[in-house]
This record gives sequence, structure tokens and C-alpha cells, in this order.
Amino acid sequence: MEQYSGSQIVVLEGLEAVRKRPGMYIGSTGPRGLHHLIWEIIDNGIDEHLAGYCTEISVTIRKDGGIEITDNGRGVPIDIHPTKKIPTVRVVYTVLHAGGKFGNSIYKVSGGLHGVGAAVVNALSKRMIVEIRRDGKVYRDEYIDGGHPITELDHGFLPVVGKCNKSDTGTKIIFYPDDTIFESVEFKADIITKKLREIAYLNKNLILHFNDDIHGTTKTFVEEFGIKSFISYLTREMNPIHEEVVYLEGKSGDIEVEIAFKYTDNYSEQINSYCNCINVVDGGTLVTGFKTALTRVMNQYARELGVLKDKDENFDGKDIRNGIVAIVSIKHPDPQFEGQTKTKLGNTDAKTAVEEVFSQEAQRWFDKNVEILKLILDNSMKSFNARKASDKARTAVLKQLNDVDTRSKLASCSSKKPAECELYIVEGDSAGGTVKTARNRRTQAVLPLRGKILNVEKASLERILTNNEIKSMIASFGCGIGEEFDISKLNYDKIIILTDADVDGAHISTLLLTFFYRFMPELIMAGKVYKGLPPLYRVEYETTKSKKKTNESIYLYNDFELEKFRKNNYKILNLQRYKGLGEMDANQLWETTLNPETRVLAKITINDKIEADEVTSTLMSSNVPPRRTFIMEEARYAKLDI
Ligand code: 0RA
Repeated sequence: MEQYSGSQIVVLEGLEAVRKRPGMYIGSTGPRGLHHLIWEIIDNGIDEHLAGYCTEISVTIRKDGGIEITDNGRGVPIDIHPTKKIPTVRVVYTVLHAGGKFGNSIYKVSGGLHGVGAAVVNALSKRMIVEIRRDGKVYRDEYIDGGHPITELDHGFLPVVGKCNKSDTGTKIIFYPDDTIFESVEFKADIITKKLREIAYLNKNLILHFNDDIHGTTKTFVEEFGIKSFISYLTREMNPIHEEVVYLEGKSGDIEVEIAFKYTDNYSEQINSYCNCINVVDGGTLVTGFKTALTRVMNQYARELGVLKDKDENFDGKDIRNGIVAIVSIKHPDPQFEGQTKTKLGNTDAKTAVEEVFSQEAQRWFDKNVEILKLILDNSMKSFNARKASDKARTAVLKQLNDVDTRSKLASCSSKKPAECELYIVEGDSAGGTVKTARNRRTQAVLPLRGKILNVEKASLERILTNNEIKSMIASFGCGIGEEFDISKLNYDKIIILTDADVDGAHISTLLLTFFYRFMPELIMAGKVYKGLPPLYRVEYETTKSKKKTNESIYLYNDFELEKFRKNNYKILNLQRYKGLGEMDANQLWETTLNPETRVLAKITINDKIEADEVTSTLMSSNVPPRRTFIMEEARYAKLDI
């Protein structure tokens, strides 16, 4: 215990607070929180890269269950800290909020979900080792049980444990998360891979290695063209209207701005924004700046090139963004993240910086690429015309919404209290008929859908709004569509999609989810959308109860459950495999998909906006192969969020 100075004891109390309330520091003690530990350590390496000293970072899942992260930066300073009087490295890894922000890096990664500091990782680890290479020497410090140093200092300094080349500098961290704190301490290669790919796109030329020693795999990520390649990746399955990605970069004061975008034939826009490598999910000032500048510059060009005549009104920003897939990435010395989830950027100078860089660099870029400019303006003109047409259509549609005709297919429930009402959207008239018979008429309404619904990703708004299936849904929900959408008017507490457990059924629910995601995302955000999970099998079997043989039945939801059931060695009297909802009688439907006590529902949520956008637009586009991928994977998304 001698090695603890007075201040060290205070420090350990800080780490103890982290162990008592881990959720407050890393969000959760589930897989998300566990992987957060890795991001936290990597962030320090990225800071060192942004400061211009680190070119490579490696992440290894070790065979012993630990995580090893190395960088080839300058190495964490090992000198004696001026106020704490212990080696600086020990301050970095044991004092809360000291990590990352103690150095010369001007773009500290802070304030968002990351940035709680490397000491938090130590606090939540049963063991952590730090190895530093500087000045031809290797230093090592080790901590156990949530940050207690066990390395004896040598006259106050960290002991030297080896020699290295003078030019060989860097930091290696190995940590073992505390299994008494985390639900599981198993790291997932796919989560790490996805993150490293994103980091590579956001940090041009930074080399990232990933080694999974448990499975014996290695991968390297490095992107010479940064977010330009990110756009190519995001649009890889879409139909672009031009080949080359528009890429603009520049600096305004201390703020670095990078913008990349490409237009596709999708009827939607996707803008992803990053500040200091943190995905700013709700956008904010940097996105506003981008939109404002894009609208201004494009309208200007449209006039210059005569696409818009003097008498014409300007394109709306929406017309200009239709089909765009964009990334706006900035590096800001002092980011302010706002909102309840801290996922919106608040700095007003970020808006100005993005506008400034965009205006200047876009002119330069488009002057050299007039053909692409013309294609984009042509696309805006088409969107403009489509919008005009659909405005008319929308007015007409909204007028008709209460018409008997549009609502005739809806079998409403008698209760008018939305909080207790549910709407089942059912594939096919025949299953719809059975659901109508089986349901609780007081609280459960049924809307049968005939055949496949329109693929909204591919259709113009005008066609969408005149599609009968879609009109019936808008009318039944009662809350309008698009900008006029008002969730407080929703007639139901739950919207439940019920389709057959086959490929067609999966496709239909995908189309429905796409429609909701694009036109009523609030519905999904508010957790109102569910997918009914009908069983795949019904088994009648013989069992012995109080020495008497009795016949019982059970529903099984997938092949895995059937396998498991077979292991019981019951005598199976009858095994029915349902090909669709149509094969169930009213009683069976009630038990499996309608009765709130016994049914299985999966709530649809959106976790990761990029992934959701990608899933909807890449997989709904007219390219056939990816669409099939989605159909097969859709069940996974229904359960695990989209
Ligand atoms: C501040 C100053 C110096 C290095 C670092 C921070 C640093 C921190 C971490 C954390 C993980 N890897 C890191 N690499 C470097 C060095 C100052 C100097 O050499 O003068």
C-alpha cells in the first residue's frame, strides 16, 4: 500500500463510483457498454492520430479473453505529474476525465457518448496493463480490481522493463473487463469490425488492424479516400445517377470540414453526420449548414444554367436533396452536444464553417464537373415536378380519407380509447377473415392487405399516395403522413404486422416497415410498431401425468425449438407445419397471435440510423440479389431491431 500517495486514495474513490454506477459512465453493462470500453481506448489513439503522431492502431481479441489495443503514437507521457506527483500515465488511467484531454490534441473526442476517459475502462476491469515505448525504453504499469496499481515505483518512476528502438514509440493497453460487473465479457468480432471500418472511413489513411485470436482471423482497414469511399460503400447496392462521388474539404478557422455525397434514384435522402468521429445521430448545426449551402448553391447554378427561368420559383431544399446520400464530417476543438441523448451538435460556428467550406469548394468542384451538376439539377427538377403533382394528389387523398370506400376494408374495434386498441395489418384477405372472427372485437381492429404493397423506395410520392393499400393504412391510423404527421392522433396503441412465416411474408413486412420508416418514422421511434410471430409448428404429443397418459399440444416457433422438443422423447402424435396463417383456425390464431396473454410479438425499433437507412434503401432498390438477402435476414431485424 506504500505506493499510494494521498491523492491516489481520492482517485481510487473516484473509480469506486464508476464501479457502483457503471451505467452512468458507459450507458449499460450489456454488450453495448462492454464494447464501449474498446471505443474509449481507441479514441485516445485517434486523438493521437488527429494530433499527427499516430498512423496505426491494432485491436486484438486475445485468447485469454482480454482486449489488446496498441497504437504507434508518441506513447503516453511517463514523467511525474506536476500536481499528482505520480507518473502521468498513472494519472491518465486512474483519474476520471483525465483521458484524452490532457495533451496537445486540439480535437479531443469528448462530450458525446465517448469521452468518459480511459480511467473508466480501468475501473471496470479486473486487470489492466499499460505498456509504453518511448526514448528506446519500454515501461509498464499494471492495475487490478478496478484500477488499483500493483507496480512498485522506482524512486517515484515507472520501472523500465525492456529496451526498444528509439523510433519505436507507442502505447499498448491490455484489459480484462470485470465479469462481476458486465452481463457477459464476450467481445463480438462483427461489432468491432463494423466500428473499425467506420473509423477507417472517418480518418483517411489511418491503418486499423483487427485480430481475433480466438477464431484466428485478421483484418486490416485503411481508406485512402476516407468518407469518399464511405459513400461508395453506402451506395454500393443503389442505382447512382452519376458515378463519381462529390468530395469537398476545407478549413474554416479551427474547424475542419469534409463533405462527400452522391445522388441515387431513391426517393429519399440520407445525411449522416460526424463530429470528431462521433456519429451525430440527430444532426444539428453541421447538417443545417450543409442543407442551407446546398440549397443556395444549387439554386444559383440552376439559374445560371437556365434550368430555372426568371419566372420560376426556387427549388425547395427537399427537391435538391431527393436521392442524396451524404456524409458531413467535421473536426471541432470544442464540440457541444445537445439534446437528451447528446446526439445533436449545438455549436453555431459549425453551421457557418460547413456553409463556408461548402460554398467555396462546391463551386470549384462543379465548375470542373458540369456534367454531374446537370444530372443533379435534372434530378431536382424531376423531384420538383413530382412534388407539385403529389401536393395535388395529397390534397385529393386527404379529402378521400374518410370516404367509406377507402376505409371499407378496415374492421374497426368498438372501443374508441387508443390506449387499449390494437390494429392488426394482415397479409391476405383469407387470413384477414379468420383474424376478424378470432379477435377481441372490442380492442382489436383488422386491416387485411391484398397482395404486395407498393415499394415506396422505388415509387414517386404521387404513386404512393394514390395506392389503395397505403391509403387504407393512413386512413386507419388517423395521424396523416409526412410533414403533417401527428402521432397524438394515432387511433391505436399498437400496430401489429401479421404475415406468413415465409419469404413472401417477410417481403411484405419489409415493405410495410420501409413505408413506416420513410413516411412515419415517429411511429417506429415511439415503439408503436410490432411484428406478430406466428408459430411454424403445432405438435400433438402424448405425456404421462399422475401415471395417466394424456394428449397435449404445443406451438413451436422455429426449427431450433422443434429440435429441442424432439429431445424430450415424447411420443409425437401429430406434427403440423404451418405454411401460412391461412392454415390456422380461429382458435389457433387467437392463441398464437391475438391473445395478449399467449401471443409472441417483436417490437420494431431503430437502433442504428445508418444501418436502418442502408437496410431500407439498399435492399429495397431494384437490384434483385440484395433484396433477397434482406428477405432472408429480415426476421433477425424484426427481433433485433432494424
Ligand atoms: C499527450 C501527450 C503525449 C502523448 C499523449 C498524450 C498520448 C496519449 C495516449 C493515449 C493512448 N495513446 C496515446 N498516445 C499518446 C506526448 C507528449 C510528448 O511526447 O511530448
